[in-house]
This record gives sequence, structure tokens and C-alpha cells, in this order.
Amino acid sequence: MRGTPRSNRLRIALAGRRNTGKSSLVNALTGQRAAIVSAVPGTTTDPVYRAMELQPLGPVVFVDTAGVDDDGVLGKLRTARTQASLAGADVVVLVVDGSVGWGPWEDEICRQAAARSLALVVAWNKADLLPHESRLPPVLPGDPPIVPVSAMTGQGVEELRRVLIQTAPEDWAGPPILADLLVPGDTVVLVTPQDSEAPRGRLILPQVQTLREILDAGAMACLVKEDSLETALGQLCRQPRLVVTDSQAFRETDRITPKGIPLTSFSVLFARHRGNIAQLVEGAARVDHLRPGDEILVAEACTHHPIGDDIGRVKIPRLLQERVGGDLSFTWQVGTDLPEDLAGFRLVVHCGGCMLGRREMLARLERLRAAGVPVVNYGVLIASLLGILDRALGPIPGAAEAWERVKAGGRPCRTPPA
Ligand SMILES: Nc1nc2c(ncn2[C@@H]2O[C@H](COP(=O)(O)OP(=O)(O)OP(=O)(O)O)[C@@H](O)[C@H]2O)c(=O)[nH]1
Ligand SMILES: [Mg+2]
Repeated sequence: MRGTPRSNRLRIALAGRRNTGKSSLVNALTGQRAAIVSAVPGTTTDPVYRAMELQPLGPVVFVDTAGVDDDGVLGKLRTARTQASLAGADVVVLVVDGSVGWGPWEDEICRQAAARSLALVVAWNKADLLPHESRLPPVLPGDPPIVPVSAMTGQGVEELRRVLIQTAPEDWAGPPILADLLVPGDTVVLVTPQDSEAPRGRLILPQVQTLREILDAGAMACLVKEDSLETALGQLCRQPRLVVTDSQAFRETDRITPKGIPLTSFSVLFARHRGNIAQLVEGAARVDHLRPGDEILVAEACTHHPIGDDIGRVKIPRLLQERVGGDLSFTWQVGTDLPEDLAGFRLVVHCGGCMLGRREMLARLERLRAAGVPVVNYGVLIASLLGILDRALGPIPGAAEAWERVKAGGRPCRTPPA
């Protein structure tokens, strides 16, 4: 419980050809002997995550990947995973075997990093094998920092850590959840139904993170179940700055909360914090273009056992079908991969993405945009289906304007609002 979840860590992916020393370098950087290292090319198959504190950056996670030059049917599957890891990384370390040198694979990783505006560092590994004069490569495309290292002797590893700290983008964590909406002394009411879907004995991650931001902003939190909301609002002697509800209690919370009090949901807040709220709002507008029989993908990043009236399996399909006036064809995708072929889907309904890193979520959204598939998240969709999206977006700077533009027939901005 003391560990920072992976989704909240700066993500540093190590990529390169097979046998260049990626796993050895992860071990050297983290001071652990956890990753399997061997002279056999193709030792690492799936992405492997290693968490550590890298001060002054704070919590980071290294992602050790399979070699980009892996071949055969399984190799293709592995490289697809590697590509997804790269797309979701905040920083990419391109590990080159200095005794082999630079080649087209390295060019390709550089090109991809540039196309995705990813921070890139080149680790020129196996420096212990190299004659002194051949230690540094020629100037590389995009002019990334190049650090000669030896994962085996430890030479250059400290310098690599220093360069990583320098290279990490400052805005990697994205906009706050709600801290910028508060001033010290404010009260925020949080509505968190503890139904059969809630985990036993604890709160879920977005609720905990929101509580922490409220405390950091010098504000106060009043945490209630939906059946105590009315009492809580009556007992507060000053109007709360904001009410934040779990999307599942949106209808009731909207009814109970006086119109003068701003109201939104955790999922709508996370649409800005972890994603591109303008794109998700654009997706909400596509709901009115759906017809019975259309294919809908419900994408859930975390694996949980669906029970009862599960939001993704039951509640959202029911609400959507009521709106469309007929049956829709649903596909459920659980985990960190989206289906390879997205072309048939008329809409993707995504979870709040609290278990995904911000870059990971943005990479998924970019893939959907490139495939021309509209996407919305649970909270934005539920608010829109209940006819309260105007209210739910109201507290979030820029979001209501994006929604107005979409309703007026325009397209919102491409980049996530800062
Ligand atoms: N001399 C020397 N050998 C190294 C160094 N780094 C890694 N090696 C060796 O290179 C081989 C491959 O190392 P790994 O760390 O497994 O390489 P990898 O890139 O993770 O390989 P795959 O998982 O197969 O893609 C092993 O035999 C390591 O001992 C280094 O700095 N110097
Ligand atoms: Mg490896």
C-alpha cells in the first residue's frame, strides 16, 4: 500500500535490438538483479516493469522490452507489445550495442520517437568492449544525448541517470485532477457509492488521488455515500466549491445538488488529467449518430471481475441502447491492448484510465483518432446520456468551450488543453 501505483510513475522504456543489453541496463539502473539476462537473443519476451525512486524526479518505472528486431510469428507479437510500450513511455532509452554499432533499427526507433515527440536518450552500451577511440557514434538524427555505458562494469550508469533526470519532460504528469479549481479553505464534497462493485475495505485509486490533491491545495474534503449527500449539504455552513461524484450516482447527485453548486464526476476530472477531454467530448457528440446494430467497443484498462450491474457490461450498454432505440453490438476489451483492427467500431467507450499512465492513455486516444474512431469515457458518456454534460464540464477550464464548439458543429483542438 506504500508504493506509488505504476500509472503515477514517470515511465522510462528501454528499447533496442535483441542482445544489446537492455535487461542488463535495467538491472544496473535499478540496482536489482531482477531482469533475466542472457547471451541468447530474444531473452525478454513481454514488457517487464521495474519501479524505483529516481530523485529528484520521484517515482519512476523502467520498462524492459523485447528486441525490436525479433522475427517469426511470436516475434511479431512481441514487437507489437514493444511498440505499445514505446508509445506509452515518457522517455525512451535506445540501447545500442556499441560493439555492433548503429543501423536501420536504431534509425527507426529514432524516427518513431521523433514522430511521437518522445524524449529520447541513446545508451551506447558495452563500452567495456570498445577500443577507446570508437566509443562515440556519429551525430544522430534529432541529436539526442548519447551516453557511453557498460551495464556490465557499471561505467557511465550514474551519468545515464543524470541525463534521464535532465531529459524527462516537466509536464509528464499532465494537468492536475482538481487542485487548480480550489483555493485554501474550500470544501469539496465527494460522493462515493460503496456498492457491490466497490472493493472491500478501501477506496479506489481515483478517489484516493483526488483526496490527496484536495489536502495539498489546503482545502477540505467531505466524503459521503450518495444517500448522505443531502444531509451533508444541509450541514455544511458554507457552500462547497465543488461536488464530485462517482459517475454511477450522477443522476441522483445532479438532482440533490442545488444548481448553484458546481458538480462534476471523478471520471470527467480524469478525462482532463489523464486524457484529452476535447477528444472525449467530441466522442460524446457522436452518440446521436449511432444506429441499432452498430459496433461498439468497451475498453477497460484494468482487469476486474464484473459483478451485478457492472458499469461497462450492463449499465452503459443499457443506457446507450435506450438512447439509440435498439440493440447495439458490443465488444469488451480488457487490459492494456486495444484490438488491432479498429475500423469496424462506430464508437469506443473507454474507462477512466486510472490504471494507465497519461502517455499510455494519450497514445490510445491518438491511435483511435488516426483510425477515425470516436471515443468517449464512462463519465463523459453517462453525463451526456443523462443530459447533464454541460453541468459536468462547467467546472473544468476549457472543457465547456470544447463542448460548445462540438455542439456548434466545429472540431475541438487536437492537443489536450494544458
Ligand atoms: N561486455 C558486456 N556485455 C554486456 C553488457 N551488457 C550486456 N551484456 C551482455 O550481453 C548479453 C545480452 O544482455 P541482455 O541484458 O540479456 O540483453 P537484452 O537487450 O535484454 O536482450 P534480449 O532480451 O534478448 O532482447 C548478455 O550476455 C550480457 O551479459 C556490457 O555492458 N558489456
Ligand atoms: Mg532482455
